[in-house]
Amino acid sequence: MSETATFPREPLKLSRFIKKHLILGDVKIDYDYRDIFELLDRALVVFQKCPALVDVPAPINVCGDIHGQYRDLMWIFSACGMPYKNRYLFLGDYVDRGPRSLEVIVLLLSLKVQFPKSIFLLRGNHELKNINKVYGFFKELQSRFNCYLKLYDKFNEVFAEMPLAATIRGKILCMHGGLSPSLKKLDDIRQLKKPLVSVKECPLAQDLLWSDPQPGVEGFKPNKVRAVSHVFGEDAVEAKLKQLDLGMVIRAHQAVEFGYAFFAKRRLITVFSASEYNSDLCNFAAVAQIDKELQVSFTQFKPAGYDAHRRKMEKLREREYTQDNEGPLDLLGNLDSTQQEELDDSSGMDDKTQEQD
Ligand SMILES: [Mn+2]
Repeated sequence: MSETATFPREPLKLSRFIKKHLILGDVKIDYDYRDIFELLDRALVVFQKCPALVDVPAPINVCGDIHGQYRDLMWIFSACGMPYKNRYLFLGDYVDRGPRSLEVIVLLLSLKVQFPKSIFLLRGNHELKNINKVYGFFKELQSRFNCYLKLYDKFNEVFAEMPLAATIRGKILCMHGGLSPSLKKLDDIRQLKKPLVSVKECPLAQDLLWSDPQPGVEGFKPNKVRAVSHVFGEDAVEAKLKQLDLGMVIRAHQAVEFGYAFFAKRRLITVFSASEYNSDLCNFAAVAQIDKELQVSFTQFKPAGYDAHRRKMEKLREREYTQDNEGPLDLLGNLDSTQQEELDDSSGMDDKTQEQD
């Protein structure tokens, strides 16, 4: 706690502040609360000037959820290039769940203020006040500052001004959650009014932050898992891309085993950048790299314990399978209908290879 420091003090030197983060790496930083307030004031001004839909250039690195996993943010910069030399688009969910939401969001906002034309930050569903009150960020602020209530309000004031979607060179649409039946033209996003404190009254903004692709679904259906927004099928991706004259969608919001996953014949990509976020998957982190021709490649981070975890899970499943099939297994003959369903369920992006977030 440093609230007792005396006035006057030097204004925040952002370049030095950023350098300190990048040099120290994955460690907890002892912040002066006044530096954070000053940073938030400056970030607010930057985001107030951004429309709800931003157009970004290529090449660019696209990152999914970070969720307070500061070590993953540090890995991203060392693997994909330092943020003062390379362009980055982050798809939201900076805070909550992980141990260091504060370092993650402070560094990213500092980078946005210092390099507004090469660092782009979209809003995720955890940059909503009612969510980050409950899933970790509020508690982290409470444990680190006496003035946590004011800081929490100020952070959320900044979040309410963040853009909700981006187009890369007008061709690849990026957002945190996914598509929306309310999205008929890109101007629908551009015309969304900020600040947007809550998305309850705004179906398009709600879907951009919350929706999910789902195999087997036709069009858009209510999202029962999240009890908010929609799920959408491959046909919806095809139809929306055609309607909006776009080539591809990149979104985040779901932990996938290898850090990225394809949907709708590779017209939609999920990218997730918090490794080992889901303990059942021991998932990789990934970053999507878009080159100047808009070709996509991926850099992945494999958790150290992944192979051991995988073997353990295979053994567990084998035991479970044997227990469930005590009778002699008819290997030549045909799986009964339940077994067939189980096999069908395990293909593609299903519940076993992703975690709702
Ligand atoms: Mn999310």
